[in-house]
Parts: sequence; C-alpha cells; structure tokens
Amino acid sequence: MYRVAVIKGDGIGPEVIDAAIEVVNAVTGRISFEYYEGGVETFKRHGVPVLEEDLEEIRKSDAVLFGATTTPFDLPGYRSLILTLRRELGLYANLRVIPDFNDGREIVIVRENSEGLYSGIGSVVEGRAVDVRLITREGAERIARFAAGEALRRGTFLTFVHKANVLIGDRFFRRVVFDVAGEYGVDVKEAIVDSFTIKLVRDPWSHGVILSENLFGDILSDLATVHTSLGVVPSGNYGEDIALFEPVHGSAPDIAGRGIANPIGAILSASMMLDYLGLDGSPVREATRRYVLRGNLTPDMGGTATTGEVTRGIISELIGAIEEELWVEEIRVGRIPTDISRVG
Ligand code: 48Y
Repeated sequence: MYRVAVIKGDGIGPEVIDAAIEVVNAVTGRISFEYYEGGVETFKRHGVPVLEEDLEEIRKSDAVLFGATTTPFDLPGYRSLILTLRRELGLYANLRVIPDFNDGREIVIVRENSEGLYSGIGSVVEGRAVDVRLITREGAERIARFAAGEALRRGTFLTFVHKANVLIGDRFFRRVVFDVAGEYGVDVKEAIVDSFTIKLVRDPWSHGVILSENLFGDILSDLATVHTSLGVVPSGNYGEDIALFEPVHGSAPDIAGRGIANPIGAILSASMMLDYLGLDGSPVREATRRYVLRGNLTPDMGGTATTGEVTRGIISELIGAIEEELWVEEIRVGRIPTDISRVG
C-alpha cells in the first residue's frame, strides 16, 4: 500500500480533490489516503498554516495530494500554506503540463520552486520594502538537471526563459543551465521573458520544455492556459524524497460549493501522482481526453455539467477501457473464440 497525505484546502479544493480520489480509487486499490488540515482556519486556531505534528506525518507519506487554499493579502503573520509545504518538504521543482485534448500536444513548464522572489528573504524598514531574488548555484543546478531530465524523457529541447539582459541573477542562472544541458546532451534555446509572453500565446507548442525561475514560471504557467481552461491544468511539485500534486488553479471562492468546479486539473494531477508512485497514470489521462472530446463539460469550458457529472463521465470511460482490455486479453489467451468477438 502507498500512503498519500491529502490536504483538500478550502474554496473548491475539497470538491475537486474528492473527484480526483474517486477516479484514483477506480483504477487502483493500492493507495490509502490520510487527511490533514491546513490554511487560514488552522492558522486562526493554532497560529500556524499546518500543524508541526501533521507535517511530520506528511513527510513520511509517499506523496501528497493538495487542493487549493485562499491566501489573504493582509493577515498579519500568515504565510501561504502551499508555499509553506513547498519549503518544508523541499519541493524545488514545479512541473506544469498544459494539455491539448484534441491532438495530445502539451505545453510543458518547469518552474523553479524554492528560490527567486519566493526566497522569503526580505524586510520593510524605514519606508523601504525589499524582496530578495535569490539564485544559488545549488538551486540553479538542481532545477536545470530536473528540466534537462524532463527534456530527455520527452525527446525534446529546453527553452530557458530569463531576463539576463537586466538581472544579475539570471545571468548566473543562464550559465548554469547551459552547462548542465551540455552535460546531459540537451539542446537549449533561450528567450527573454517579456517578448516570450507573445510567443507563448501565439505559438505555445513549439518550445520543448520551458524552464524559468520562480515568479516568471508562476506567471508563464497561468498565461500558457489561455487556449484551454486554467481548470484543467495539473502540476507536480517534486523534492528529493517526496512530491506534492495539485491543480494549478486556485480556490475560486466565488464558485465554491456550487458543484460546478472543473475537476480535471485535480484528476490529471492525481494521474501524475500515479506515475510518480510507479502505478501508471496514463489510463486516467486517456479517459479524461476521451471524455473531454465528447462529454458535457463544466461552465469554464463552455458546458453545463457539474463536477460530479464530469467525474462520473471520466470514470465510465476508464471502466470502459479496462473492460475492453480484459476482453482483448480473454481473446488473446483463447478463452473467447475470435469468431464471436464483440459486434458493434
Ligand atoms: O501555485 C501557484 O501558482 C500560486 O499562484 C501560488 C504561487 O505564487 O506559487 C500562490 C499561492 C497562494 O496564494 O497561497
């Protein structure tokens, strides 16, 4: 059995995570889910976004499934739950995969997840607010290795997106990326982040694996969803010994509780989790693709379906595929003579 720690969060987080768990349970019985709380309510009660003892248990899990949480702009002393988890679990690489259900193309973004302007180093002193944009050799090297590995696995190149014409940190980062890619035998193209936004919108599918620092990666990965819906985009946050999977969308409090949240981002995140655990998430992706091509979708994708309808639709595609495979297997081993094989 695999242990998966679940933090549903708030807003639409619980709805989409329940959907993802239903789908996972339809493909495997090998995962036990353990539930933890976190976010603003936990902070109000205990003064921390997640309890230290829960964090200890979460660290011992094989993976984490996370929904979404709302982070207020002005709650004194509060630090975002997801940023806390990324830091505490050492999740330095954020892989975001934007699907195109029509022809299987994907936009792949690797976002550095631990440094840059998210370093947490900064201060407000005497009328000056400072956020330190930290780039370390260790941080740059490990994310470059992750991205180069991803490019190799996909048989493609890297596009490193930066602002090295202005920022000292990106000049440093750029040298590391070229060195590491050379070591891996991966080709690197590069682009300056401001003009790259136009390329990403006009021609999103021809950049191989896109690699960027934390804040640029945050912005680019939302932008890259303009041709689809933010609601379908999954992500994996990877560390040395654990990974956390979450839809890229936020908690969307405006539609929470109405049963119309798009569960696909969470379901595809769960499929990435299955891959990470060595359980193969591709049947979930394939069932999702088949459902999207002919099923009723949630309002963010122009449909009128509920979260539950989409989830059940994907599960019946999955079950259909499993039955078909069993049928083909029965024919293959000769238990069913081919001359009576299924009609219609
Ligand atoms: O995961 C994301 O892309 C979110 O935008 C978070 C980020 O900046 O990385 C923000 C998380 C939060 O508001 O708690």
